[in-house]
Formats: sequence, structure tokens, C-alpha cells
Amino acid sequence: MSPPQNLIKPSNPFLRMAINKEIAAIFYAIADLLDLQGVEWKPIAFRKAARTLENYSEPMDKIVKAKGIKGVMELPGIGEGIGKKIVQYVEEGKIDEYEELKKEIPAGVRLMLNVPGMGPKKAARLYKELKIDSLEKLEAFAKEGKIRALSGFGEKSEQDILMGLELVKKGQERKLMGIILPYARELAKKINSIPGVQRVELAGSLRRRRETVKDIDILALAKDGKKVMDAFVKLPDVEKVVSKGDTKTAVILKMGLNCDLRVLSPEVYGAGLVHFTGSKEHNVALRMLAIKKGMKLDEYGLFDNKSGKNLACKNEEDVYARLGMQYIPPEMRENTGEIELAQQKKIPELIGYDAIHGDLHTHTNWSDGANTTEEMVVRAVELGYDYYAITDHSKSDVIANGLNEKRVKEHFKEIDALQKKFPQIQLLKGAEVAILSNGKLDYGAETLKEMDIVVGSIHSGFKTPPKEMTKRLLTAMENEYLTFLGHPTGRLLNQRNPYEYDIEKILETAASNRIAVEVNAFPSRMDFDADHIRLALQKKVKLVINTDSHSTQNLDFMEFGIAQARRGWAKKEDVLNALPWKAFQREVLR
Ligand code: DGT
Ligand code: ZN
Ligand code: CA
Repeated sequence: MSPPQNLIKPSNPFLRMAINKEIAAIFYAIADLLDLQGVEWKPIAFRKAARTLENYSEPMDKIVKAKGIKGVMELPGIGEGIGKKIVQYVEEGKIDEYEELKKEIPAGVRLMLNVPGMGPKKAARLYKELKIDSLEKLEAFAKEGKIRALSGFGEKSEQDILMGLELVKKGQERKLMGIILPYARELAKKINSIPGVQRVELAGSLRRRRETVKDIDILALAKDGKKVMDAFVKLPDVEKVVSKGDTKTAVILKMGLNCDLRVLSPEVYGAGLVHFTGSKEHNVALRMLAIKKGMKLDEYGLFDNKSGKNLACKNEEDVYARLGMQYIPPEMRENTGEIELAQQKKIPELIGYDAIHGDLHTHTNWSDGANTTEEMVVRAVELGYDYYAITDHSKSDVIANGLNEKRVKEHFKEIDALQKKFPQIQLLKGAEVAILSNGKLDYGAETLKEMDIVVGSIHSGFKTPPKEMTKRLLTAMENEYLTFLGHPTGRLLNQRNPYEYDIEKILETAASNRIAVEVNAFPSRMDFDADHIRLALQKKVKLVINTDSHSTQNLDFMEFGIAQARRGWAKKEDVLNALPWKAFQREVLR
């Protein structure tokens, strides 16, 4: 299905918004507001234009200056009406239609659209009939049982709304790691260039690559903490200083997140890094272990109880070694069994960040991607892949502009031609095929047999009861053409809970039918989660790690998927697309 809107929408004001993204954000807002007014078709046009804009590399102000509205109308999907709005924004910094709509509908009503299951029709009625115009009011009304008074709403709708509000709140508290990490790296670079700073490291949940993070923790190694902090609070990224000391400073960043910077002296850097990387649960377990061994562990070192001597603190390896353990990679530090493994010297060699040879789940503008097939292939070549699968949506996924059999054929002709043009990469023809409610795949054998890679995904009926969902997946896995299950639980972080089924049974069948399971790297998915990956590996299921890209930029998400696989303790041998081409061809293609 099309990528979660909150990623396409540049609703992340901290990502320095180029003008195209600013206009796109307004177009998305206009579309939402029109939806709320019950206007048909126009919202679709605005969203389409928004997607075009945010993926367009030439800035609109440049185009308008050079060619006026004519230049703007050369963009696909942009006619005169929308073109004029772009010109107005370039010239005046505002769009009249948007200003008008904002007057008619309070901002809080638009926020209500973020509540899962809340479509524009429902939100509009709650506003018109009950005067609910904020999330707070919505919660209060649902709690007090005042919504069931509306026809078509019941007690169940109130519960759904409250559950949805929980997800929205979580989203306000925790941000997607994949969105924050690139930004945090930039910030770390800036801190690194403060005079006197010898080294900088991201710590906390970000270093452990948890799917979502509450804040950004950064450690810097320097002798003079005060100087570093003075320079840090003056960085343009900082909105407000919460507290400032020589070793610890907390600020609120303009992007909306909090950031803690700690400065440590080189002598205790390792112990500090262990402490501030966490997790809290991992730290607690390490401390208990230290106590058992007659030592004491804190952020300044590992101390011998008798002599008081600091035994290990310069680097992390020493700290673990002194505790009689193997080094534990940050992605494993969640106290889910890694401590015991490290004591037995059984920490697996996790898959490396450079191990992937090809992306197997990607979209183009033949369905709902933003880029042409050729643009995607060019980027795949740049990334150094040996092979690359193009897997657009299947015909039932109408909203995602899924391909019917005829269009599949046409697309595959284009891919054949591209293969001649790019002999350095092995192009694989495929599709992300919807698993229909009866478990059948959305294409018949005559179409599937033309494909190298068949991704089976559930894009509808997420609320199917677990028993039926299990049956649905089992039926799909009987299909001999299926290569792997895409985003296997369908969760959208902060937006949609995973769908439920008998996961053990599905994994056992996957193993016996030789069907792999995806670790989807899309920041709002990160699906499977770490526990499920561990379970899959126990059951000898093979993994594939893919980006589910809908644009050339999305192809860079691969590292997040690898991080997730590492959080699930995956080794290179567990991952099919870590195989070089020849071996992959032998093992996977049938
Ligand atoms: P987050 O921020 O919720 O995404 O997760 P973390 O793990 O980054 O948590 P945070 O920012 O509160 O703290 C950063 C690290 O500092 C954490 O991973 C471990 C350490 N830490 C914080 N509070 C405690 C504590 O009460 N006890 C111990 N042992 N360590 C702590
Ligand atoms: Zn999908
Ligand atoms: Ca943190």
C-alpha cells in the first residue's frame, strides 16, 4: 500500500524544508481540509501534486522565475489551478485557498484525522454535530460516553477513538528512529567541530537503533566541559536551554525533540558510553552482575570493592571483558538474553551494515512510487547492489494504482530494456501481490510465473479475527510462487497496531514451505519486530531485508532494516539478500 502518509508529508519541520516541501505540506493540508468539507476529487489532485513536488529536485522559485506558470505546468499532474497556487506561494509566501480553509475549519479538527480509524466524514460530523474541535475534547467526549448519541456511532466507536488517541499520544512522545538518526548525525558532526572535542558518539535508544526514540542522547569526549557546553547551546539547532552544567546540558531542539549532551573526560569514556547507551534494563543487569563479582559499576567506571580501584572505564570492550563477558553490540542491549549469551561467549556475529547485495521490495511510478523505474535502477546501481527487484502493487490495490496483468507485461518489457542498458546489475521482475481475504494471491499462475520475486502482503482486512487471518496466510503460503511475506504484521508505528495471527504456526509453515519473511526497513514499519525475528530464526525461517522504497531517497532506508535485523540477533547467514548474486540465484530463484 502507499507509504504511510506521515513520512511522505514533510510534517517534520526540522528537516530543513526546501520550498517544494513547504508547498507540498500546504497541499496535503488543503487536501485534508477539503476532505473534511466533503469535497470530492479535488483532494486527490492536491495530494498527487504534493507528491510530485516533494520529489522534484528543482526548486519551484527557480522555475517560476525562469518560466512563470508555464514552467510549473510542465510538471506531471499539475494543471493551471494548482499551478497558480504554486506561483502565488513563490511570490507572496501564502496560498489564499489555504488561508480561507483554515478560517472555516479549526486546526484541531484536522488533527483529529490523525486518529486511526477517523476518516474525514466522521471527523466532520463530530465537529458539526458535537462541536468537537480538539483532541482534548474528543477524548473527554469519548470518555464521558457522549459520542454514542450520534447516529452511526456506538460504545465501540468511543473505545476505538480512545485507543486511537493512545497511539497519537505515543507518536507525540516518541519519534521514528529512521527520521531522527540522519538529523542526529548532523548535530553530532556540529558538536564534533566544537574546539576541544575529541570524539562524539550518539548514545541512548538511538545508538541501540530502537524503532522509536524519546530524545537524542549525545556523548562528547573533551577535557574542558564548560567550553563545549557554551558552544553547544549557541548552535542554531537549539531552541531553548533547559539546564546547563559542565558535564550535562539539556536543551529543546528547534525540531521539537529534547537533546541531552554529556561531556566526559577521556579517562572514563567507555564506562560513560555503556551507561548512557543503556538500555536501563541492560544497565541494571550489568550492575547486578558487577555486585555479584565484588565490583561496582557506574557511569564513571567499574570499581573493585576492596581496593576502590577503577578497573575498566576507557572503552566499552574493557568494561564487558572485566565483567567476564563478550562485547555486546548496542543493538542487542535490551536485557532479552544477551547478557547470558555474552557470559557464555555465544554472542552471534550479527549481520554487517554492508552485507546486503540487493533490495527486493521497491516501487516505481507504475504504481504509487514517485520515481520512474529507470531512476530507481540508477540509484540501485549507485548503491552498489548486485541485484535489484522491482515489485509494484497488484491490481486489487486500487488506491496504490496497482497493475493489472496487461500493465505488468508492459512494465516487464521496460525492465527488459533497462536490463540491457544496465548490465552491471541484475534486475529482478516482481510484484508486491496482495493477499486477498480468502488467502489467494491477486494474480494467477500465468502472471506469477513470469516473476522472479513475489512479495505477498496483506493490505486489507487488518481486523480479520486471528484464526481467519492465520488461515488466510497459510493459504497464501501454499502458493508455489510466493517468495516472502512483506511487512509481516502490518504495523505502522504510532499509527496502527499489528494484525493478529498464530505467529508460531505461520513461521513453522514458512520454514517448511521455504518462504522467507521480510524485515521491512521503512521507518514507520520496522516490521518484523525484534522478538518476532528471534522467533523466526529459532524456527529456521530465512529473512530478507528490504526498504519498501517509494522513491529513490527511500532506498537509503536499508541501514534501518539491517539495524532491526541486528536487534533480532540475525546473522548474515540468516538473510537471503545477503547472498551474492550467484548464490542468491541458486538458493532463491526458482
Ligand atoms: P528513550 O529515550 O526512551 O528512547 O530511551 P533511552 O534508552 O535513550 O532512555 P533515556 O534517554 O531515558 O536514557 C539514556 C540512557 O541512560 C539509558 O539508555 C540508560 C541510562 N539511564 C537513564 N536512566 C537510568 C536509570 O535510572 N538507571 C540506569 N541504570 N540507567 C539509566
Ligand atoms: Zn505493502
Ligand atoms: Ca534517550
